[in-house]
Amino acid sequence: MTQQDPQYYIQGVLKKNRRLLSQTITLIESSLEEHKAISKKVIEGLIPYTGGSIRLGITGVPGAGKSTFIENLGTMLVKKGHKVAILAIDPSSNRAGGSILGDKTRMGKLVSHEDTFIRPSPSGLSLGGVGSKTRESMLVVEAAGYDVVIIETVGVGQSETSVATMVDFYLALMIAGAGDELQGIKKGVLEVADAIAINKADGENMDQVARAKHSLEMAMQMIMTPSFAWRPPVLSCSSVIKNGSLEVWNIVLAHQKEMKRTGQFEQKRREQSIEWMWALVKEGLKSRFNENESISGLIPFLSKKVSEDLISPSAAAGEMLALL
Ligand SMILES: Nc1nc2c(ncn2[C@@H]2O[C@H](COP(=O)(O)OP(=O)(O)OP(=O)(O)O)[C@@H](O)[C@H]2O)c(=O)[nH]1
Ligand SMILES: [Mg+2]
Repeated sequence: MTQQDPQYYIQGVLKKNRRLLSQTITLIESSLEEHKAISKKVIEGLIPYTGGSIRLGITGVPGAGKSTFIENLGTMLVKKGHKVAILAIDPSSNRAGGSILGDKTRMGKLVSHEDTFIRPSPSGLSLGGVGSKTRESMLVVEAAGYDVVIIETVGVGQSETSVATMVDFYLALMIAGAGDELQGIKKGVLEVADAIAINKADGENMDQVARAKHSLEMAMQMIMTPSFAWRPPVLSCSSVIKNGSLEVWNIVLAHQKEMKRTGQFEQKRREQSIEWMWALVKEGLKSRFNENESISGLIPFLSKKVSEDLISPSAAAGEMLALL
C-alpha cells in the first residue's frame, strides 16, 4: 500500500500503529490539496470506529497548570487501565520554535508510556485559535482505541468555546488572582464549563483560593449553564500536593452518568456533529471565496465601501454571494 492510499492510514490506525497514527494526524493537518482529498477518505473510513471515548476539554489561561494537571490525571487514568490520548492545541507553535517541546517535556512521565498518545497541534489560523483539525484528530485517536481523549486549549480567542462544542465534558482550570477574583475570567467560559477547578490550591495560596471559590460559586448561580440536568461544581485542586485528579475524574463520570440517564449525552453529540457540519460548510465557503478570483478581487473594494458606509454590509455580502 502506498501513502496515497487511504487504506494505508485507515489500517494503520485500526491496528493501533503509533507511527501511522502520528502520520495520519499530520496528513489531516496538511493544507495541501492532494492531502486533503486523501484525508477526507481516511476520516470517512474511520468514522464507524469512533465515538467510544470520553471526550474531555481543559481550558485555562497560560500558566494555569493545565499540562501539569493533565499529566497527573493521565497517569492516574492509565493506572486504572485506560488508554489516554492528549491533544494539546498550542497557539504559540505558530511562531518559530513555539512551545511544542516545552509541553512534551512537561508531560515527561506520560510521553514514554505505551498507553498514552500525546500530540501537540498548531492552532492554525482558523476558528480563532482552535486547531481547525482538532475534531478530526480526536476521531482518529478514538479509532485507534484510546478511550479517554483530553484536549488542552489555552484560553485565548474563541478556542475555548470552540473546544466546548467537541467534548462531552469541559473543565475550566482557573487560578486565584490577587484582588478581584473574577478579573480576567471571560464570561463565555463560565457559560460553557461543566466544572470549574481552581488550581494551585497549595502553600500560601489557600486563602486566595477559598475567596476565589466563593466568588465563582456566586457567579455560577447567575449564569445559564449548559444543561438543566447538571449544575457545574466549583472545586479546588493542586498538582503539587496531588489532589484533584481523582475528584475531577469522579465528577466527569457522574456527569456522564447523569447525561446518559437523561438522554442528553447522545443529543449533545448529535448536535455537535451538526455544528461540525456547519463549521466545515463555512470553512469550505470561505476558501471557495478566496479561490474565486472574481470574488477575491472584490473583497478589498467592498470592504472599503462597507467601512465607509457607502454600501450596507448585507448588500456587499449579497453581491459576493451572487458571484459564487
Ligand atoms: N503551586 C503550584 N504550581 C503549579 C501547579 N500546577 C502547575 N504549576 C506550575 O505552574 C507552571 C505552569 O504549569 P503548566 O502545567 O505548564 O501550565 P499550562 O496551563 O499548561 O501552561 P500553558 O500550556 O503555557 O498555557 C509550572 O511552573 C508548574 O510547575 C500547582 O498545582 N501548584
Ligand atoms: Mg500547557
